[in-house]
Amino acid sequence: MFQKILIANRGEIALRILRACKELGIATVAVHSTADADAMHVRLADESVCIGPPPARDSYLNVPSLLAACEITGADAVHPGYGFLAENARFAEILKDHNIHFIGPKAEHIRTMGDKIEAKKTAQALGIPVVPGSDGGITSDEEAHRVAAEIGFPVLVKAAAGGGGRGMKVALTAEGLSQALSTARSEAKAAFGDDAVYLEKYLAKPRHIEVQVLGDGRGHAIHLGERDCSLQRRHQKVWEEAPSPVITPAQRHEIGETVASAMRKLNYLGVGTVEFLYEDGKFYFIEMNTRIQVEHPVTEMVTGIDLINEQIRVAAGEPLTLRQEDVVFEGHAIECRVNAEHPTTFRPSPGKITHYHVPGGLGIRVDSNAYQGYSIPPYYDSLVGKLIVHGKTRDECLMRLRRALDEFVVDGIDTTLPLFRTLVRTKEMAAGAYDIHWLEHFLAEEIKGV
Ligand code: MV4
Repeated sequence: MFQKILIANRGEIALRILRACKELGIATVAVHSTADADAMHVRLADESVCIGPPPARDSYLNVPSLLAACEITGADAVHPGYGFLAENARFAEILKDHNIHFIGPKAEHIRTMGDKIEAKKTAQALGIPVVPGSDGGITSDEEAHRVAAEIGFPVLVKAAAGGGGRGMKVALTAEGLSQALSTARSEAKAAFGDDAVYLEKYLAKPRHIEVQVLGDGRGHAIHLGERDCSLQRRHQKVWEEAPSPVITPAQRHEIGETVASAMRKLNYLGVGTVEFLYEDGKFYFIEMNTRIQVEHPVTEMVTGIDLINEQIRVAAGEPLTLRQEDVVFEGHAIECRVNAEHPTTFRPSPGKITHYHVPGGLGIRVDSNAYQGYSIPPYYDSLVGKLIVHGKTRDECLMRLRRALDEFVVDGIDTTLPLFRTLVRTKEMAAGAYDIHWLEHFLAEEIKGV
């Protein structure tokens, strides 16, 4: 097992990783920018190293600084968390060249899944259902028209280097296809330096459902069920839940087995998330994320499995001792991402938290690095913390969530807590009847209503 882990991240995930390390008896090194000197995870870590000024490119993305911090402290492994360097295959390779373990998948798998065309080809070859579309990149206008005629309009042009919603263009009819193609290409070139694009059937009202996987890199892999992350705003997840309100146990078993079997064939190492669009009872692969995700706690709450503990142990070369039959799903969990943003305009609201009181009681979990008197710096994402609620049933979970949201106090800054207090009382959220576009429509109506 590792002796000392350097946590190459900040915020709530740095604290979450630190907690897992403590429980495993592993020493911890926090790294931080000058803006994060007062962060909770810095206080709680065994050692800390300042790695640079506030801008992420000079600190959390600064590979020479991170290597120096490993060298100074003698850390033998790095946990990248999410964002920053978590899905940077080159970083994983550089660490390996320095005899430091990267707590994440093999560089090869990070690279494959980072290219959305390669990812889709790989998924399909491994037996995962994909969205109908081009078999790889589109090389000409003529090819695009041929594929579109085959699958039918509307179609979506996506950037190979994209993901997370960046670089997509819809073509409703054949007339608009050439334009969508050239716009998508030039936007992709400008944003990612890569103009490779591919074509997919556009699904109008899907849900976003993702499957959590865990593999030991030696052919053993399991799934931990799905999360429904359909509630998004501008490609940012807002509310995530497990299980999905629209999936039956038989469907969970089938898609879970399909994904786990694919991961076994791949000798996948670590945690991963296979993202699907779900429409009319069918799953369609879109992307795979090769990192721990923000919303991992909802899976932990319904399975009782500590995903970061498992991730660290398999990264250290331990075999995965969990078998698929050990994974038992219990009850329902919902996560609300509490952001330092105005609840209707979403304007970022960094600053000092003057009063802070978190809800408690059975089935309540708050993953946050915040504390009373803490100042949210303006340089990074605006996540204040995550409220995760568990109940025996979805209805109990919703009731508990309403209660927990009413107890939660974060004063001094704007937060999205009032938005959640409204959402949890809508008939659509109560019924679980929402797709990937519902929240944006709801918010547009709210503004009209004021
Ligand atoms: C799609 C789609 C409809 N049809 N692909 C957006 C982010 C990226 N991960 C994939 N995305 C989409 N891909 C096809 N073939 C609609 C979206 C999409 C979306 C997906 C998940 C969650 C929220 C979304 C919001 C807008 C569009």
